[in-house]
Amino acid sequence: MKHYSTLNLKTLHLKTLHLKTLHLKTLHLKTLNLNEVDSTNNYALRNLSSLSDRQVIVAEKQTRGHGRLARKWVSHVPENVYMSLILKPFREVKEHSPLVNLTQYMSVVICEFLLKYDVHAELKWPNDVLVKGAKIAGLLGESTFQGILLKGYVLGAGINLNMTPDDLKVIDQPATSLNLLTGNPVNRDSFISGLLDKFFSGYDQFLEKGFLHIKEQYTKKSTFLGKKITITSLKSRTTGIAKNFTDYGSLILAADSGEEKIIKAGDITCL
Ligand code: BT5
Repeated sequence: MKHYSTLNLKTLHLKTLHLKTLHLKTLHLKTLNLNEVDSTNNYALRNLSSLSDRQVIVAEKQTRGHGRLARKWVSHVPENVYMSLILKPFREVKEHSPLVNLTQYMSVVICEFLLKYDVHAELKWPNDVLVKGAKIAGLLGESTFQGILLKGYVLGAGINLNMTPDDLKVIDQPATSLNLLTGNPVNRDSFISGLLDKFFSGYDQFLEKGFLHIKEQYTKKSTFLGKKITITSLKSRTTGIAKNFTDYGSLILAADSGEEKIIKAGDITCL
């Protein structure tokens, strides 16, 4: 049975966008395919009310693709993944909600999916996907609330599938791309279909169990554990040995000061 056949249909092209359905192994997802957009996350946040749960926004290019803290995501090269997934799993957000770990869940899914291409990826907390120290994917989760109720969560993923070494030169940290690792061009639509299929095959269980559902795989893939690191956040900079993760996905650091610190957000540099 061919699962991805409809992805090759080019018959629905309008001037700026077309709608198509990704035929996945286990489910059907509504996808909005944009030729060019400022950012798929921005688009999703602007249109959150009219977008449905599990809808997918994919763009050929982004003019203002971004990461955390308004950092730039290089997204002018087509045939890479610039995608946002709209998720509306519940309205009420309780303490220790799995929402805060969704990007970590996706980072594990990406690592496991890359094995299909014989690529062994590792994780850099909280959710960078690296291959041999070079970044191949980044994730950005953004949510909107109506009072205390969740309006929707947007899970943005940027994954380099078909970059040239020259394309990567403009990125201010070591970066890589799947085609350069496998030696072959990568079919983006099949990649997205397979990835989302894997994502949704464990999504309900993840929502039930939260970070604990992925803690073992996440820990195995976190190659910086046991090493000396610096964590930089908006307000502070702490150095120490990366020990482990809490059951809610925070990082446990044995700080140089002798204290054990639990860090919820920040950027890691290995020393
Ligand atoms: C991230 O931020 O890694 C999250 C990136 C999310 C991008 C997706 S694309 C679809 C959706 N729409 C958006 O506008 N965003 C999401 P952060 O951890 O802050 O890392 C940003 C850093 O990654 C940059 O400062 C660069 O060092 C590096 N970088 C930028 N572009 C890259 C690329 N194409 N490949 C690898 N690294 C890149």
